[in-house]
Amino acid sequence: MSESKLIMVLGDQLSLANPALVEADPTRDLVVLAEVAEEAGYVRHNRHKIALVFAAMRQFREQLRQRGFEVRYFTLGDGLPTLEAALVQVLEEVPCGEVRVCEPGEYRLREKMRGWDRALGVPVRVLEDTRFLASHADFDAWAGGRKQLRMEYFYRDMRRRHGVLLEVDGQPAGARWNFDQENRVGWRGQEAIPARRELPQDDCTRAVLAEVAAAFPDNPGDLGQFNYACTAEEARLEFDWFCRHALPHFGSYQDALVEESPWVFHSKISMYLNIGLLEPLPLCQQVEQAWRDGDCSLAAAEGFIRQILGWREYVRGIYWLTMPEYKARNTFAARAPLPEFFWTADTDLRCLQRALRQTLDLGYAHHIQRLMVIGNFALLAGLDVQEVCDWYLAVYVDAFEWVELPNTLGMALHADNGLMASKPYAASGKYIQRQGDHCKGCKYSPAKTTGEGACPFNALYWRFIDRHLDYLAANPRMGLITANWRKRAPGDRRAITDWGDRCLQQLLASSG
Ligand code: FAD
Ligand code: DLZ
Repeated sequence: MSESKLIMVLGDQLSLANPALVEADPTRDLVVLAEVAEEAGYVRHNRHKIALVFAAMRQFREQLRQRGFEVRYFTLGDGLPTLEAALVQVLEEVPCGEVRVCEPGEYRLREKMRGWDRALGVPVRVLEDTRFLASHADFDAWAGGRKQLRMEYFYRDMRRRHGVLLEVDGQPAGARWNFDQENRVGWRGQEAIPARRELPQDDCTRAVLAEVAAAFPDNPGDLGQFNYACTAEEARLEFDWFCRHALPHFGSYQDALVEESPWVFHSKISMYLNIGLLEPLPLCQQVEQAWRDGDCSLAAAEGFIRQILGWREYVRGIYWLTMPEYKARNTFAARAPLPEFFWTADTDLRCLQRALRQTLDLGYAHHIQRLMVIGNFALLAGLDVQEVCDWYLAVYVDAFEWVELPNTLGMALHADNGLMASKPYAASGKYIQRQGDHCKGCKYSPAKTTGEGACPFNALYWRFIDRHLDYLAANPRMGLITANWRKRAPGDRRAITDWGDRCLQQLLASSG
């Protein structure tokens, strides 16, 4: 008879499809899950994230026990510093011939695992995470030899490979791969936004919420508003709700900025996908079926599927292809310290205040808030890349470095010299006004660039163009803008950039 194995399941691997569990034998192998100080504290995680991860870990423990597994579970109160310490403790009690674990989603932990063999005195097998649709080899093969790694071409390959939204002849449904043009409607209150479900809280969730509130008094997150699903079953119900009530409008309002709702028509499922409660392909298939059944437009279905089959898999590929060097990139040498208002939401720019407030309170902001409001501000203000990335890793309930870093460093800050995005996502206040209704309630006007009451995003935008003019002028997609800026009278340019400097000083000082 072969020796028993010790299987470690991390807090973001809570799925029976976890490769370390797939081949496990409940009659022989032992599973360990551990809430530990290091994982809970390597950034100032939003309390929603810690609570979700712990509650889902405890629910998963029960699921494993029902399947006949013996599970050793450590709570944070047991006082273990690291995952390694948890393994050491279990191995002292129960000798096992091998430790098995699915590879982690963060380079930091992957590096630590390299030392586990020696530290534990047993072989440690780190298995590839099969819960993604593109393996490391798939992505490397796609990326190999390409000059540019554009998401769009990766996405088309993924559609073909997984048979999603295709006609019988292999052509894209609706004769187009991408309906992005239809996904950009600005918000003017056109539709009623459905209220989200109130999720049930059982004893397990209530206990975790109390423990997290006590153990992390200084972390962001209003736990009184905790409303995340902690089991796979509940997460699936959340997704069904999305398909019925929000998907039909998801496509049109994907880029909308909306005062009345943090969620708008977004799916609110990234946190479940990222910790293993949902799996990507069935979601894409369910959405495709909704379109085929006539329950949503092709633009809505394609817009959603592109995010999961395209962006999500693509950013993960970029992360593992480029780490650890990627994390040190800083194209614009951006080094201004992160303003305090990132932790308090105390700013009078309405769009920024709304996005930061819900981020801190709920651990959630939708893509355009992350990219075009908060990220855009960080880019234009030249905030330190590493500090901004650490902030994003801390504040969102769905934040794990494999997905957070490329989105922040690459997409939002363009600090990877355009590896991911063909131009910086820099925008003035006029973009924010076009996409939503925040400006109505703001003391600043997007119609003005300088002078009292001018929207700071305007002058900051031109200040950014001016500071990086040569770099940006070399980008064909920025040519028109940089040429127009160059044509303006030097005095005008100076007045705008000076106003931008002044706005920035005031914004940074007012938050100190
Ligand atoms: P929806 O808008 O409903 O989209 C559906 C799903 O598509 C999401 O649940 C998500 O799984 C996937 N998706 C959409 N866009 C992306 C993307 N750019 N990259 C990867 N997956 C995507 N997403 C995270 O999961 N974790 C992060 O830490 C994270 N950090 C981000 C930081 C920045 C600066 C930016 C611009 C984006 C970030 N994103 C991150 C991507 C995206 O904003 C979130 O996935 C999305 O807002 C989650 O909300 P939702 O589930 O309602 O998404
Ligand atoms: C995010 C998180 C937190 C807050 N706590 C734990 C924990 O105590 N134990 C654990 O196994 N995992 C936790 N996680 C998830 C890990 O941080 C995640 O597995 C790594 O960051 C790799 O993605």
